[in-house]
Amino acid sequence: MKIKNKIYTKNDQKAVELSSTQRSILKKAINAALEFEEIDFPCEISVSFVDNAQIQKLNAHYRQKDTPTDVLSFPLFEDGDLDGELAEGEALAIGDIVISVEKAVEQAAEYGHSFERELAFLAVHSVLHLLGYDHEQSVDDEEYMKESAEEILFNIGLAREGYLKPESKKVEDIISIIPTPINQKTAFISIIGRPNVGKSTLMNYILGEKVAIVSKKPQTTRGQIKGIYTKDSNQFVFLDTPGIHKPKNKLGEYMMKEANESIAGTDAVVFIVESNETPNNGEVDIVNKIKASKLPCILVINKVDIAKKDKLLVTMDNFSKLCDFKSIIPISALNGENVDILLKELEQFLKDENWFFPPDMITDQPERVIVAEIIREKLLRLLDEEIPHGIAVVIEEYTEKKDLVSIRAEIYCEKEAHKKIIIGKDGLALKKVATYAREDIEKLLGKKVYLNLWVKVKKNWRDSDLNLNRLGFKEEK
Ligand SMILES: Nc1nc2c(ncn2[C@@H]2O[C@H](COP(=O)(O)OP(=O)(O)OP(=O)(O)O)[C@@H](O)[C@H]2O)c(=O)[nH]1
Ligand SMILES: [Mg+2]
Repeated sequence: MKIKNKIYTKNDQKAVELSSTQRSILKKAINAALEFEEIDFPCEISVSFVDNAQIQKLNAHYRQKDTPTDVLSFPLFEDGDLDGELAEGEALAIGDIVISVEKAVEQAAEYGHSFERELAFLAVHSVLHLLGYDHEQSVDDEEYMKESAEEILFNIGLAREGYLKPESKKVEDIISIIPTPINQKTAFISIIGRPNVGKSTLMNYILGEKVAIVSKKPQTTRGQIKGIYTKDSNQFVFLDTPGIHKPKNKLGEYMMKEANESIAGTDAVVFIVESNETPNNGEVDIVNKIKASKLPCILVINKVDIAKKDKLLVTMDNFSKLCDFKSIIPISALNGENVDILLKELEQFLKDENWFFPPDMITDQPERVIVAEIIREKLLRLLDEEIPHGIAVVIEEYTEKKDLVSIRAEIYCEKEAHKKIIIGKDGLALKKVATYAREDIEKLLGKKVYLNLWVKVKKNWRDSDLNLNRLGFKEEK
């Protein structure tokens, strides 16, 4: 039977924000150390997180050393002679641990390993102290503590080489766990361009996750989607926007409002075009908007994987005459060519400002919105030209159980004839949409999904304010 230790954590510092995952890794390390030492009764340990100044004071007081140390252990038993009568369900308090999180960040950087490995190492090291080992008193103990710590960390998937053992790759372990650095920098970047140039593809590539749906059909993206990319001390907040076009209905007007508003309030613009040689009217309009905003702009020429080189050069030349772009970068959002160069260029727009989002967050979109979008993506991909623009997907029911999410979505279209096509002969077309959508949704949620799709007709919903509102195209307050 597994022994249930009681581990209490207390945060007394503000230098570094600790996530719940980091705390749970620390607990896992403590449990693993006790198990490694074959302690066969429940133990109670309290852990306090402090900063360098606090640990320096403690160090001066208890050890007469006036320096900030990484960790201090306060054993309750001498030489690890753990003793005490335990009643059923009780745990034996074996001591307290104090960790300077600030120091842990510094040491992780110094040793070139992850912060959570450092945190786990300090926890293991101090548990061994509580159990009576002392590296300052004996060389044997020093050797033993070093080797045991390495083995214990390996057992919980935090070995020095490689990040996780495959068998311990649980979701909670693999989310990116970065300590919040002290000098945070932030930039808001809007991605704009005509429909279908690859704005969403670029944002997804940077994030390494699909947060915005992509299709061959123009006007795929309908509202602003934030994609958050955090690396080291930098956080970029990208705003993917609907492709700029002349609106033909109220939905189109809403989309253009979303696109135009995204420019305001950002620090820089990434303007995406394809290599068409001469800028068309739509693109000239966009350039004028950018100029009016007075924001710095990088011109990105996308889809170089399928562009002819001479065409590319002429396009660069023609566009550079329109506006004083900060730089012009040919890329392929599909295969990632030159995206690293673009990211490097964007660093010039970072400001010394605290992050707006936690480092492991990649989009502001709620899960159920992404789910609705995935369904719409499958419809866009599987249907003929005419119907997709008149489609909206609304999640009517979303019930989460332990291993299963049950979802009922309604698909709105504008004509009875469209409804027939969406459902298909014997319901086959809709079944296909449901199958493909379910696969993606299961990947996203990491759970089994029960997906139930219904098709309804709402005539001209794209031109009705009321319907637009009901279908989720609301103005943000
Ligand atoms: N060959 C190639 N295709 C690309 C590239 N980037 C995007 N595409 C394709 O272009 C199409 C449109 O991509 P999206 O990312 O949906 O374009 P968008 O600009 O977001 O479009 P809207 O949301 O409609 O404004 C898709 O079929 C993509 O696969 C690229 O670098 N190379
Ligand atoms: Mg898009």
